[in-house]
Amino acid sequence: MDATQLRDRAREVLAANDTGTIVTAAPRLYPHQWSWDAAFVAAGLSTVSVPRALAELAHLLEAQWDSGMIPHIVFADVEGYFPGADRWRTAGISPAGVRSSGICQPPVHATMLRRIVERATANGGEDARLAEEFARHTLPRWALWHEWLRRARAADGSGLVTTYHGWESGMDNSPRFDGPYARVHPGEVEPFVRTDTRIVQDASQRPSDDEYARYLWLVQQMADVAYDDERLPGAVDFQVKDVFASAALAAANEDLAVLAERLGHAGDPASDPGRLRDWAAEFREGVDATVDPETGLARDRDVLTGEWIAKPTIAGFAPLVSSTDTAVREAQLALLDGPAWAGDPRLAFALPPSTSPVSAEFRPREYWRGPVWPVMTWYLAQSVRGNGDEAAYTRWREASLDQLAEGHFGEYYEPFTGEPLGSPDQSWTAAVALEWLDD
Ligand code: 2M8
Repeated sequence: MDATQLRDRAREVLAANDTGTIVTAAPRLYPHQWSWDAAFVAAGLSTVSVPRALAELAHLLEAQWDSGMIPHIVFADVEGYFPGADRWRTAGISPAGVRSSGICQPPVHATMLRRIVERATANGGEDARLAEEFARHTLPRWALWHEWLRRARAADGSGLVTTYHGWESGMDNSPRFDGPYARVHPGEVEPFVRTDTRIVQDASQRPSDDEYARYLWLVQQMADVAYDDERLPGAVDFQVKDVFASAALAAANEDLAVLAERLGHAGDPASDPGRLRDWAAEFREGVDATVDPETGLARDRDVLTGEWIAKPTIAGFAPLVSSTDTAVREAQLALLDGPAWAGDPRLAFALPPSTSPVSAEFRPREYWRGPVWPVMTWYLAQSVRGNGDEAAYTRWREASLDQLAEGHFGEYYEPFTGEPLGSPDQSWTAAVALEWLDD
């Protein structure tokens, strides 16, 4: 497909996945709204319609819990995804009339909102008015979300967010979590039937049943304490300081501060730019402090054992999202473009795979254990560009558009062959194609 065809197809995909209320994360595999998908989808939608993009974020915010937590799934009124709303037991905790999961995902929302506002401001007229008004009005809600992450997940002052489930990282079965999951020994898990492997019929592209038993065990443990932030540390067998989510939070605090400064924060102390910048610094420093001097990669930490997790995954490049340390950033960019990552000569496209292709953990077809995720390429690229690294952005843009030209908008791609895997017509893949093309 050429650029015009690709843009048209991406728009069609988002329109087809639009239920009128949400753009589902994918047509069959994920028929609900996912938190970080919604943020990326909103960015892509804003190239087509700013009001529609804002509506996507507004719908997600309606599901925000009183605590400030934004749930990782907001369920639509359809069946066809497991675990569905009932399994989470969040009725009475999530807002009235909302069915949601009980965990969160990386906080990329304020970063995407800033993008949307800047695009709308450049458009001028009604787009500018609507986006600025929406951002001004919702600033306290995004600030509350960030405040909750800091209070409920990072009160130890480490500048690192604790996750209680691999699903909270968004990189569900990444090798990052092999150690922590190996220490999760499921007790009696309520019986379950998976739906994902009916839709993605090649089971090797999805997590295994053993992994799912662990995933559901953790959901059970959290539901048993009603997702009470105070009780989770004593109740859950998986507790990992997530370096990538922490970097996303650092960047998002900075972006929210910029919005608050530009739009005014109407005396709301929660969205005071100085306070948001302090939080940005706290998480930025937290992430920088995890960089392994041996490998140059940032590391997660297993809270329950106190051990660093030094796996060669894309999350190791978290400082590209958050760091202001030029030496760290330059070293990471060189590493990412080098032979252990995007510079591996066997790759179909010179793009970063989710796990280093020269590592023992690498599996080229298996979900977050090897494939290239276009949404990650774009998120990293817009981060490095924001810090002035235009050359890397341009390289990845060209390679990513070449990868996407096959036209299926795969959820992820086999790094050596370029075969689209997982769900076709994945919304965030179509969204980032629109972002690249809008450039
Ligand atoms: C994948 O995760 C869900 C669980 O949240 C699943 O596998 O069922 C991940 O890729 C996650 O990052 C993404 O947000 C979600 C929807 O696209 O799918």
